[in-house]
Amino acid sequence: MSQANPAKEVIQLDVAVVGAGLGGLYAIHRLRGLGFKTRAFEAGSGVGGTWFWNKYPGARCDIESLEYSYSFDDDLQQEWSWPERYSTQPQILAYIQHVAQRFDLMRDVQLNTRIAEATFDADLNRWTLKTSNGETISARFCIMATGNLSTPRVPDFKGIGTFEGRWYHSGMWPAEGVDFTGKRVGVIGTGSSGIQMIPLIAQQAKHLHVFQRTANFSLPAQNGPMDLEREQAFKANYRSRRDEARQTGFGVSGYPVPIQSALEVSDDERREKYETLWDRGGSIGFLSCYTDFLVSEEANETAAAFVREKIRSVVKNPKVAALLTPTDHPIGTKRLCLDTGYYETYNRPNVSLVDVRSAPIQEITPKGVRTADQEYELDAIAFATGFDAMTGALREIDIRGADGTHLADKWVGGPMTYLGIMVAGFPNMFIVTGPGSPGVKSQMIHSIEQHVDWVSDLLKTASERQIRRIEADTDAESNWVSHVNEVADGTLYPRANSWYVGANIPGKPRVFMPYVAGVGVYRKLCDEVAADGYRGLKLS
Ligand code: N01
Repeated sequence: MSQANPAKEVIQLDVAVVGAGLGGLYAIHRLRGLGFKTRAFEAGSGVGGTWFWNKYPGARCDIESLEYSYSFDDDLQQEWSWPERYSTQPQILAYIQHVAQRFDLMRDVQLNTRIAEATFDADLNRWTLKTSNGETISARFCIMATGNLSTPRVPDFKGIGTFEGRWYHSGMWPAEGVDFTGKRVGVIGTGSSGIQMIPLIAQQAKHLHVFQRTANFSLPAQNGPMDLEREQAFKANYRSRRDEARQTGFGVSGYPVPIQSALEVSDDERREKYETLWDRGGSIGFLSCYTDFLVSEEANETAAAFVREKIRSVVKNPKVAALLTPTDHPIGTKRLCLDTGYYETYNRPNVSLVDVRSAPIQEITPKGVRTADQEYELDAIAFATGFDAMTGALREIDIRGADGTHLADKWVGGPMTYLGIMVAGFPNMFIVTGPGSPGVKSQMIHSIEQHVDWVSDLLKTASERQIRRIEADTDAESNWVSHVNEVADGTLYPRANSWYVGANIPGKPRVFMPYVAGVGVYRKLCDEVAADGYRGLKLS
């Protein structure tokens, strides 16, 4: 492992990688293989990014592990065995640690090191990075593998400092875990994190109050131990499964791009399909079942109505069922959650649902949470209130481009990128799965590999051609931003108050950030850009 070097000697690198999650680790592997002197700087005390920090009860991936894993090494994917269909956080972290060891990545990872500043020197065409430990790094290229959901957000509730119990956030969960046995617990937030932790906390707590602002659609994961026959069949065709995934909408095999409208088929046929998908488990099946699922309100409503009916069939108290039933956004326009026993949890006598839409949280008091209606006495609060998504981690670093412009200032009206990878005015800096790319709307590891491969090829070309400066063209960037918006506007996505539009962060500009034309379309575009001499980039 690389050691911190507070001796004030400037660390000289070809490539500085910020973050040692799944993206940063793969970047080290690829770039080192091309002969670049590379080092990743990681704020955490271990590698893994999201899977290092999100240690809350029930944390688990919502994409099947046979898909949600690296594809770059066939021996790795053949030899690794996932114990369950959807892996838990500890299982995924163990896998990431294994990869780091197996490919000897740790010698180029510096842990416990947060990058505070990054400044481009236009004369030298190099980045100077400063760490919170007082070190200086000079690098030709800088890769931001900072993650999309890595800046946890606790709402600015009045009185939070007065709370006499303990509070936690899903994205900063104590490594040693939390024992809620016998405690009165409040969970605030019902996104993916809340929906995963609620059933488990309910099993421990004396009483659990769930504070819900927006009812969310959740589908059953239908998780279970790995089906060994399925695993074998998958591994026998791993390469073709990966190739297939690369052409789909979401980067997951087994779910081809749909060709039929939901409105073209009979009610019975559609219902049968939804039942099959419900029993099969997972969200990708629903998201890619019909061409117009995420485009036509009428088509979308057929699935929304189906899921609402399921919720009502599980939750015994009709008032609670009504509150849990989403009515204010089309299904799939907020991240479609996956759960194990979420709705059933509300049938437990020790669980209450508190509607903080009609009676908002006013403050945290020494004793608990006060809403507009009443005070709830609590021993512990778990915030599952999300992240400053997609732009938060980059805005936290003081990044200054070629003319001294701060990235945060450039992005004040929303993120601007070319392909979600580069930012005009910020030469030699690359973002892994940045805003304007399909990253968060895809199987993330697929998109991480695609971006790192694309950038690695570009840096190889640059080295061969003695190019010192790579920069996105301003027009190419603004055309890309318009295209990303145009594609999003042709869908139902912008209708929801989701983190995709920054709605969970008060004051954040409302811009739909991911590129949602689909993974296959985007890959083809990136390949064409490269084949066309990196159209849209200025290489000098
Ligand atoms: O965060 P979220 P998350 N008062 O932003 C509520 C990935 N992930 O951590 O909807 C009251 O989705 C907020 O309410 P509202 C995945 O991509 C993946 O759950 O804004 N409530 C919402 O209910 C996911 O989408 C996995 O009205 C407040 C919740 O907090 C992303 O991470 C697991 C509030 C935040 O939901 C983020 O998920 C976990 C307030 N002031 C996460 N402020 C898997 O792979 C916010 N809320 C399975």
